[in-house]
Order: sequence, then C-alpha cells, then structure tokens
Amino acid sequence: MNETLKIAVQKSGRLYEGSMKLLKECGIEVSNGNNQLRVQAANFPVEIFFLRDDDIPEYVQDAVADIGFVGENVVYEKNKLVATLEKLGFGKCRLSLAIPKNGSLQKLADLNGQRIATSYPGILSNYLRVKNINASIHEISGSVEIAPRIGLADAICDLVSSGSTLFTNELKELETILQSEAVLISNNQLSTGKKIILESLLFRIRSVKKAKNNKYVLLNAPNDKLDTICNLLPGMRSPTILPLAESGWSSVHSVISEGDFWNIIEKLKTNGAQGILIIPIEKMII
Ligand code: PRT
Ligand code: ZN
Repeated sequence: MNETLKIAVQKSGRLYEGSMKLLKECGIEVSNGNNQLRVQAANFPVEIFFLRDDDIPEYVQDAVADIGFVGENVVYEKNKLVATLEKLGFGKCRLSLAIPKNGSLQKLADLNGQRIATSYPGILSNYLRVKNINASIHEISGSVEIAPRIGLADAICDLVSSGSTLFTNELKELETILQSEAVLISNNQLSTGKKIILESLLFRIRSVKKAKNNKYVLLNAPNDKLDTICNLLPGMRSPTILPLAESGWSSVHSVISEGDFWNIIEKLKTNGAQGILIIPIEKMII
C-alpha cells in the first residue's frame, strides 16, 4: 500500500506563511487556492491539513495528523504525547511576564498575591510553582496586553517578538519564561512506511536549514597569503583553490556560517583577500 504522511499546518496566522514556504523550499508542491481544509501534495507523498494551531498537538497525539508544524509555546502548553523532532527556524518569539512600566511592581517576588492575565495558564502555573510565587492566573484567549489597563489583572504573561505591543500598552518585560520557535512534532507510533516518508522530509528540511545558515564565498588571494586565508575558511571539507590567469594569484571557494560571517570577512580583507563575493546557498547536502 502506498502510504501518505499527514502534516498539520496552521490554517491562517503567523505560522502559515513560514510553514508553506518551508514545504516549498523542500520541493513539495501544495496549492491551497480554494481555502481547502486538506490538500494532497502533487509530487511527494504528503497530505496537508490546515488547522488552528492550538489543536495541532492533540490531533498529532491522536493520529488525526502524523506530524505538525507548531510553536513550541503551544506544544508545552498543551502537554500532549508527541515527540518534538526539529526546530524549524521561523515563528521565533518568547513567552514573558510583563508589568506596568511605572507601577509599584518591580521584581518577580512582587507578583505574590497579584493577578496575572495569560493565554498560557499551564506554562505560567508551572513557572510560578518553581519560583515559589503565589499569584492568581486569569486565563484569557486574546488581547492579553490590555488586561492591566482595564483593571482585569496586575501583570501579564504573553508572547513577545518585537516588543512593540508591550511598549504601546505601557508595559515592560520582567522575565522571559520560554524562548520559542516553530517545531516539527510527530505522533509516537508512526508505521514503517510513514517513518520512511518522515525521514525523507526531515532530510530535506535539514538541507534547507543548513543552506540558510551558510553562505558560499568566492575570493581572490595572493598565493603567499593562501595558508592564512584558508585557515580562516574551513569550508565543508577544505576550501577549493584554483589558479587565476594572473600569476601569483588564486581563486578560493568555500562555505562560511552566517554567524561567523562579518568577523571572517574582515579578517579575510586584512589578510589580502580581494574581490570577495558572498552567494546564498539554496540547498546544502552533506
Ligand atoms: O487561529 P489560530 O489559533 O491558529 O492562531 P492564533 O491567533 O492562536 O496564533 P497566531 O497566528 O497569533 O500565532 C501563532 C504562533 O506564532 C504562536 O503560537 C507563536 O508560536 C508564534 N508567534 C511568533 C507569535 C508571535 N511571534 C507574536 N508576536 N504569536 C503571537 N504573537 C503576538 C503576541 O501574542 C502579542 O499579541 O504578537 C504580539 C506581540 O508582538 P510584538 O512584535 O509586538 O512583540
Ligand atoms: Zn491559536
């Protein structure tokens, strides 16, 4: 029997674009033109289910979907029996406690006896227990940031990315409880056929992620500086060196990681590298 892996993706919202883009970068063609609830990919044995993000962990646990793309914050909050297999590199945010900017609350201990509004009662109550804070939790499903202003709560616990929502509501971050990004979760009891499809999907996802974290670099170097320059460029194995038409010079090709980028470029320049080209990598297979 030809099996299909069922993938749960957020129907609309902050993770939709990133999820669809990742599938596309993995070479998986999906059209969701008619706002359908499920679609079969044209060229890979997967079927996409479009769902609310809050429902994804439970649907994956119950095998309605085999895997899902969802925020770690939702995975921790829902606490279902699913395995987190891979961070996906988008949907980055943090779950933080925030307090009025100019109020009497100043530190974590000040939250004792206070009311905290949140959509994450599970994560928050665990955190407060560990920190020995005795506060009451008011669960609300949206617009948490207005709760202190309308007198519903003294503090909030909500997702933050740029911080501008807190700023416009005259709140400030007190503590970060959790760093989060979109992750791939899986049902724990996939059939052998589904596991094979998942492995193939994970291989593609990892190749896309590696490519994003690396850049291809091409430069010209005087031959007497080649050793120093090659030591700055470890590459996947070692740099490729080709002679230039002009004698005494070589062309060096390598791969550098995004994190080291500016640091390495400066050192390359001071060591005599010229004509440096940095090129994005589409896929990286190691
Ligand atoms: O309809 P459905 O239930 O599927 O969607 P939803 O409304 O519950 O979720 P959605 O689309 O808002 O968020 C989906 C996921 O995106 C979250 O679970 C997080 O994993 C991730 N994510 C990343 C964020 C943010 N960044 C984010 N900034 N989710 C929400 N926010 C909100 C936050 O709640 C606050 O209101 O954005 C505001 C803060 O943003 P800044 O930039 O002003 O700090
Ligand atoms: Zn939601």
